[in-house]
Amino acid sequence: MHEIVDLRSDTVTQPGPEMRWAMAAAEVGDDVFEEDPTVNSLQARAAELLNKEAALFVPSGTMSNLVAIKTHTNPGDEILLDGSGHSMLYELGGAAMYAGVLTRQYRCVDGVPDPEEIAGSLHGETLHTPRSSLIQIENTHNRAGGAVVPIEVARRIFEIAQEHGARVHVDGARLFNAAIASGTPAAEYAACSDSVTFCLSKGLGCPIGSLLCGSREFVDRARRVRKMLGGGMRQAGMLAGAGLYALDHNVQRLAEDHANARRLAAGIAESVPMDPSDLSPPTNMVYFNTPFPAESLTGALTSEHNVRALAIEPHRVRLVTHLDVDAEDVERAIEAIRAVWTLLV
Ligand code: TLP
Repeated sequence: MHEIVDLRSDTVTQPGPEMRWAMAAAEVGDDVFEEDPTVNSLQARAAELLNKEAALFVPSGTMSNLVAIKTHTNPGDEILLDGSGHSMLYELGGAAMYAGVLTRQYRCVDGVPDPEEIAGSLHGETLHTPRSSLIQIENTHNRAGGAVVPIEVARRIFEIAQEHGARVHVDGARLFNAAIASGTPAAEYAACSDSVTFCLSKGLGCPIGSLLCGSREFVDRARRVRKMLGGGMRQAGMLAGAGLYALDHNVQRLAEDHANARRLAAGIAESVPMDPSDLSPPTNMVYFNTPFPAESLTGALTSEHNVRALAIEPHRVRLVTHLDVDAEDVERAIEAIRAVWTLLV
């Protein structure tokens, strides 16, 4: 049980004593010279896990997506992004600003893209159209409640991209949540992409960092883009040490977060009328709607109960389970939501 139950995001985890020890003990060197042995080990480990030739340690998921987009495209190209995806909504238009690309949106239903819609949207390079050089998909899908993209859909999108000479980048900030929930190994998802990024700083519980994985040639070019964006790090082995610890200890346990999210949704549904689509969270995210401003609920949860939740829209709340939320915390959050809801309705 924790004093504050912080369900705003899985980014809020604190590194525990063992992870901190791994960080303190990490051997380091200058990573811009590619001489940090711990960063090199982490990159090799990530590449091996996803069965890609190489990987690059990047400070954040946002930078990793931007590096991927800029590496795969030329200014003036078009990229296909999911209209409710993180890169579309929450990355401040970085792709337009720094990669100079035009963004075309596709729709997702419950977080799952329709490959045929994507096929119909792709442009070849003609006198009149921009070249569609990249398709990005998000797995798990944040705004769709942590939905998992089925492997058949990922495969079909990759086939379509190859037929059209386009590349596929996967924003797999929570790829291991998708793998654990679906039983599909992360490497199988990675096989349906030219590049894939996953975050250490979310469900895996690290303070910082993402890995961008792809072919050796892609990663060599991506390293230059990372440097251009100011993401070349020096003695980053202390951060990579946390990443290696997390890959050893925090992947399989994601199943506990998923079980906690299911219990949380079921408990909330006893006092809150939840949309059927919000009742069975596939991974670690629980969303529900409020008839009153969501901020009045999240404000009272914090001030009265030490339970933190995110008002993600004016009438929608998000709760995310993670390493620092245990089964007792979940029960406390359910009780707190019941108490506040009863006062507000
Ligand atoms: N998501 C954060 C917020 O920005 C919304 C969160 O709390 O969920 N891809 C996906 C799918 C993400 O959910 C996020 C972060 C990112 C990329 C960006 O990662 P960071 O925060 O490391 O830049």
